[in-house]
Amino acid sequence: MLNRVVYPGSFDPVTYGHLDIIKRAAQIFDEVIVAVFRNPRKNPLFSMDERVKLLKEVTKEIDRVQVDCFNGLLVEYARSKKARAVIRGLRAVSDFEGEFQMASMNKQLDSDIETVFFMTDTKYAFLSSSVVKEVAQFNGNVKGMVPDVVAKALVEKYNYSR
Ligand code: COD
Repeated sequence: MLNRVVYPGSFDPVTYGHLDIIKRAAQIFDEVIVAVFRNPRKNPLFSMDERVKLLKEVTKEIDRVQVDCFNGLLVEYARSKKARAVIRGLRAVSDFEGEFQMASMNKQLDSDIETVFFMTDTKYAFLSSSVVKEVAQFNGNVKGMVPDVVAKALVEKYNYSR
């Protein structure tokens, strides 16, 4: 059976922390679907199309990775893709509570779908899309936090020069 997994997230925008999880998952599973959630309650900096495009660009050299988007419940999306598990990343203890709640809720909604956690690489432990946006918004240097193509997109979004 094909070991297909879904790595869901907001990816607003994708960072090196996300990319590290994607690469590591692709070494273990047969197919990784990176799935961008269309959240009606959030107002993202990057549109769905922009987030998908950036993800496609930064994952184009990694075998067995696809990029997609989804609405509604994650477990329903995962089931529709015949995925066996959902991948999530864990940084600090502060991530644990939310991730535990989400994994438990998803298990309750569909007991066949497992959640698999990857510990962050320590060099990305501080990194989040929110921190990157905050730094970029005030013209800070995001090199080392996001791939160049994402840094360029942030420069264009916030209209500053670097
Ligand atoms: N190192 C390691 N992991 C990282 C790093 C890093 N530096 N940065 C982020 N990550 C991990 C996060 O911990 C997370 O696991 C994943 O990467 C994605 O992160 P984000 O911030 O881009 O995405 P989230 O956490 O906002 O995504 C939330 C979902 C969209 C997956 C969630 O809201 C969802 O599934 N929604 C669908 C509706 C649903 O089914 N709800 C019921 C379940 S509660």
